[in-house]
Amino acid sequence: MTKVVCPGSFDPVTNGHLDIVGRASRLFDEVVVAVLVNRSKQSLFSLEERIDMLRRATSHLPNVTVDSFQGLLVDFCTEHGISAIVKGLRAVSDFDYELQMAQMNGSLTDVDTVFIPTSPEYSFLASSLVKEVAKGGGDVSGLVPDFVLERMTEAFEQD
Ligand code: COD
Repeated sequence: MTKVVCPGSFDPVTNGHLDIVGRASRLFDEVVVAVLVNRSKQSLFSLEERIDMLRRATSHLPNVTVDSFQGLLVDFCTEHGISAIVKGLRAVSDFDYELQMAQMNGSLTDVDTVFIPTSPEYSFLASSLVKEVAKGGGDVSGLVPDFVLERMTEAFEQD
């Protein structure tokens, strides 16, 4: 049984994230999507909202579960019997930092990192950009699930 983790902030989940999670679910027996609890970072959605959106967006994938973690990702992996971290790679700029993190995580434990290349249609996609465009009234349908789009619209209306 190979159990892997797809970690991130997911503020909010995008179709780029979901593409990686879906492909990981076909490659590995069990996939845990783990949301980082980062109290120092201002987020649009609460941890509970981000988890709820991820659960809804992955409900059709029986081997995917959603959890959260604080502190080091490798500690979460050890506690949950996870043998690999799955990351999506968008561009060379992602690779520099991702390689550094993969090597640091590898030096701390024997947890390995597996990179999955982004699908071309999502290569420009990041939660931060989606929020910026949606806040400015731009059309981000097709880049996030429809219910995420609705929740973003509500969140910006309350802003
Ligand atoms: N296409 C493909 N993949 C994508 C796309 C896309 N369009 N968008 C995002 N992804 C993938 C990337 O792999 C990315 O890493 C992941 O989804 C999550 O993205 P975000 O933006 O939601 O989350 P980040 O980048 O803020 O998450 C960073 C982590 C939480 C993974 C990282 O900070 C971490 O592991 N923190 C825990 C503390 C720790 O252990 N630190 C030591 C590290 S060595």
